[in-house]
Amino acid sequence: MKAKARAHANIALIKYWGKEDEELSIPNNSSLSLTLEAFYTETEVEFSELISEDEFYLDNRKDDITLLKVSKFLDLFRDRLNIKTRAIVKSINYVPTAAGLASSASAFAALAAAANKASGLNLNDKALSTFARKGSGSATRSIYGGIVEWQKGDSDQTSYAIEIDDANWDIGMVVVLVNSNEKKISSTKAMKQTVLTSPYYPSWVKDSEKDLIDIKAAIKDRDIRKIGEISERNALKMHATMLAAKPPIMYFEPNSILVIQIVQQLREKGIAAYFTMDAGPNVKILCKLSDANTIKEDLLKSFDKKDIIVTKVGPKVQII
Ligand code: 2P0
Repeated sequence: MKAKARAHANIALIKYWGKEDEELSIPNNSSLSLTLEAFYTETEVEFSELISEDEFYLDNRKDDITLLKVSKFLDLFRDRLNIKTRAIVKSINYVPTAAGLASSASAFAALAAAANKASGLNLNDKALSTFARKGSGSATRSIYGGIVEWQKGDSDQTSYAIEIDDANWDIGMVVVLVNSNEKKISSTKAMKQTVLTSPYYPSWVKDSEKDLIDIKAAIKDRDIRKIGEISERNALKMHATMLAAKPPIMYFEPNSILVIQIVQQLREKGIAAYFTMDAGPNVKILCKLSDANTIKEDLLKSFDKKDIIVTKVGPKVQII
């Protein structure tokens, strides 16, 4: 009744932005991501007849606020097995201190895998990815390593992720930590606001489906420039829809723009470097892994060493 799992964070190259079904976390568009080796969560779940309430510890501290979400998530397993057993959940986030990248993706993927094993439900990866989805949308993709596609589907069972490439070639990311403060507005809320008020939202959905087709062709060819161009523009389109929401949502900070300018200069020098940004000011640079240290050297002129993290592609969720 006890198991521990490790799941890695992922960064979307084609973004998920907006839900078609809030309750089931079914998105309006399919998305595609790279699983990262450097950032992960380890979570242990122990079901026990000896306790009457769930308990949750994050980074060795009791966390009664997050507990509510964790309990609701464990109910998915309890309901399926028709049991009432409570659990002790201990989770450690392996992200650089105050990285501002503490990811619900790796968190819910690790929780899903540990609960799956500990409860004895033993779902396969595809079903596990539908469970993770109900914790947090992006967690759907963190069940797998390499390059992962979350196929939007149109029901609980058909909205899941699959690995489309093991990415065991020259590809990686440089993550630049611009600001480690709490998000100004959560992605869940920001998505809703965008869907409801942005006049550009329908174009976002339409365009991202086309971007997905194009990037999959570029991935087949291992064409890093094409992959980068498509993903960079897809991120900008997502942020453009947010900027047009009412009230507007803006995650850019001055140093985010500075990283973007450095990336553009690197490209002028012939290096294949492309930026992407999510619901926060940190910037992730897609590149050849073999170019990552050159890119880091350049960033060191403007940023602190501890704020620049080079990472290769990460593996699928594992029981440890
Ligand atoms: C993504 N993001 O594809 C997009 C791009 C942020 C920007 O998924 O509401 O924490 O729990 O489903 O997954 C972050 O949102 O949101 C996210 P919920 P989630 O990675």
